[in-house]
Amino acid sequence: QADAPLVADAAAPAATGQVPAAAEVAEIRDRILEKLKHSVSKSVGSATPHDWFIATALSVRDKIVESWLTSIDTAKKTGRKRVYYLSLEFLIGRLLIDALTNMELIDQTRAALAELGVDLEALREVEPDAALGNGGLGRLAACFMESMATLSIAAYGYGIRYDHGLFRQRIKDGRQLEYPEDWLSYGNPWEFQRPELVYGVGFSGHIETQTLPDGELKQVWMPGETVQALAYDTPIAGWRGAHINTLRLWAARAADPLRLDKFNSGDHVGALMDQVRAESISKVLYPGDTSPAGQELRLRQEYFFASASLQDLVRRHMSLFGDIKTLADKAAIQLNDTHPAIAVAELMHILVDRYDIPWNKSWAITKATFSYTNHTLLPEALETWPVPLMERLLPRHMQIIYLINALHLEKVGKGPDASGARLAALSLIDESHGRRVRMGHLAFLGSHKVNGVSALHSDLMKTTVFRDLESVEPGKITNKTNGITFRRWLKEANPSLTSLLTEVVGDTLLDDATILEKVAPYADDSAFTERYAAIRRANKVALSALVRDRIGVKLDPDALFDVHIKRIHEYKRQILNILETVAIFEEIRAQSFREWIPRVKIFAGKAAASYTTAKLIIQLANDVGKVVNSDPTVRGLLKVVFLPNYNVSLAERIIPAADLSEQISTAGMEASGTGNMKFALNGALTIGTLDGANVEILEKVGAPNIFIFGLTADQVEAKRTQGISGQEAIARSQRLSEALESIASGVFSPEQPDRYRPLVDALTYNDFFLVTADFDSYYNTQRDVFKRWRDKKSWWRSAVINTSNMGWFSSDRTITEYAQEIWNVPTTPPGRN
Ligand code: B1N
Repeated sequence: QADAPLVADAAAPAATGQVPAAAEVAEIRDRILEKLKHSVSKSVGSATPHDWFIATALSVRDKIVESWLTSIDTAKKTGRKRVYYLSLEFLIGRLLIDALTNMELIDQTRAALAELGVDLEALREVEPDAALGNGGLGRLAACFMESMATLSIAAYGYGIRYDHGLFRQRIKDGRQLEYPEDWLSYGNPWEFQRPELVYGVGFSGHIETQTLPDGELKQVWMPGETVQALAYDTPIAGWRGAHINTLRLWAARAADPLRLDKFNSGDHVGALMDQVRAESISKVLYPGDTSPAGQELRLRQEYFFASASLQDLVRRHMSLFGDIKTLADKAAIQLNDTHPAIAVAELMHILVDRYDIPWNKSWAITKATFSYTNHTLLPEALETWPVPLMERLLPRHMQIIYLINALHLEKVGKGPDASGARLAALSLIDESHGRRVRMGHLAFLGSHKVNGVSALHSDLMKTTVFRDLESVEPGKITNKTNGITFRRWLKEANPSLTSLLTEVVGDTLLDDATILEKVAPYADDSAFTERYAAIRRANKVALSALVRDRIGVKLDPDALFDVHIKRIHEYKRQILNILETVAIFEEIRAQSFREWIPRVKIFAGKAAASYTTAKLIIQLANDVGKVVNSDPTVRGLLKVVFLPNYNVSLAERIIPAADLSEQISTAGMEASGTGNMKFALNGALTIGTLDGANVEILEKVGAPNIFIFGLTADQVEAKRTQGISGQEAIARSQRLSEALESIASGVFSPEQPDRYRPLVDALTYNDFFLVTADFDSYYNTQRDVFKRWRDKKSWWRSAVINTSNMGWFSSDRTITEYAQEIWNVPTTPPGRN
């Protein structure tokens, strides 16, 4: 198909230019009609878009299920080692286009629906996002599930089936409002409930000491409360459908949902109390992102899903292999941050208490089975649990943790440098402000490998939070730089660009992302870059329509789309971006005669409901937009938009339309970032600090093709020791002081002039995130961006170079490294067979 038209279909969101065979289309059409009739119970005449969505989903689900059963069977027969990915978050997004793409049914299905007068793109919009995650950590788990299936690893994802995912964000008068999210209200066509799979998860109670016939003592935990975990399975199809894995999510139910005695005595509400208490465990996702959730309910969630998952995988292991002592040979359990870290104590409990395996042997099995990924070094995000809470909720686990700690400290306490301070730092118990269990330490000790998520982050782990533990077990910390699945973030989000790329590198691009390198020579081919630019423009036209629909602001698709989308957090420094926006706004007004680059600042992201400063930053972005967008002297040269309710689906629309990607966290604070990779893959140039995976993106694309600015992580550390007042930097920069002054004086909040006083005061006297220190560098680098944008040839050359060097950031590469260096399981690359 070398001479197929390329730009002609650039605006059609999902056209791949392939003409599907008529017979296959007819078969799919008939299957959809069959589902519509017998499973949805609707006629063609009365079917709503949602009915069509369900019918289409069920028809592709049938195909997936066929391969799914084969995948499960094969893994059983061959006795393969399984990988278990334990994560409190899976930020999946929509599944219809993903399932159709990976089953290679997209064009046929689009054509089949067209024959029925139904538009697949409309159905796509009907599906709610599965938003069982907050941000990067949860989305990474979703990308990893897809890549593990693509690489035919026999893997299970284990998590919680929250009734309500991440809250829906609305913006009212510029402020964030949180509304409950209700993804299951219309049913979920992708999941299978497994009523036969129910596990009891105990809480509280007491411990009895029994004496065994041989005189040994045995601890028996008698839980005071038992909650049931019900399994719901979702199939995850790998690329080309070669292998299908299971995402198993647990829902909580009371063991005894209705107390009939209470009901009959007239206490109708009290009769349901146990049920409400039990079910609250899987009711709602915690909306905190890199912030502590020090709630009893959070610990109950963590233990609930860790225990159910371990019971399930131990049952599977015993039924397949019959010997618990071979667990580590047949199971690799990855802990996605410390949220499931209690599983370390739970496995010890299972081995020692249930299987009567001696302590040392149990500990060896546990360590060989677990590995742990750290995703943040922010001190406030490191999980610790008060010992009294643990004692009350999980008395036997607390005992086990104390014993692990005693043996660990006994071992390390023998060295010559075993000072009190060192032992305090190594201990599983933090005694500095009341006794608390350090879950990071527990995960570290209970694992054979521990990894960070970018080169810089893994290095910092060794010198900061895990410095002492690393010295006890040198070499345990390794790096596994994050990645993203190209099926979703290239092919599904940007089908036109994918067609252009496969035209030059071949259609095995999604089997082996490294062949993207072959695109590099085309950076100097103007025929190619023009088509590349035309695709971007079509994506920008489409995004402009979305912006107009959602918030009523009209955008110029030829303006520079400068995009900052991610959770709102001070360390991510949205405020630095807003300050530059305000500075330019003032300059345009003062010097409107100059030749300004038309630019659109696009923001989106949610703030944790309890994070006051982050919510104020959202309001500021909205307030600035309101003033800037309606100022006549600006004449549309600058627009500022805040798109509400950022989620995976919105990211899929924004990223392919971005020219500039904002990755401007304070160096040393963003563990990796993964949005940065999605943007660069789709050809946006990055403006960023030397933080997280930005460092590796710079290495791959080369300095001329990325805009790096600001303090390095080392400089940040040095600077902070000298003090974090912003006064000096502000005094040095007239632009900065004027921008701050206009915000502080109420230019953007005339109805409440002191609204932003707290933000400005913090930057002035207490600038922990070093916004003021980096402002001039950021401002000047933005002017380099302007300069480059003027030279479109050079801009597109850099964009193509970015795309062509992103192959390494495929999550297939990341997962291959985990498989080889941590899990010790084989991988089979996808391919045409
Ligand atoms: O994990 C991502 C990284 O790319 C990001 O840089 C990192 O910030 C993110 C507590 C977290 N770290 N920690 C969290 C999420 C929820 C929660 O309750 C912490 N998220 C990250 C993937 O590696």
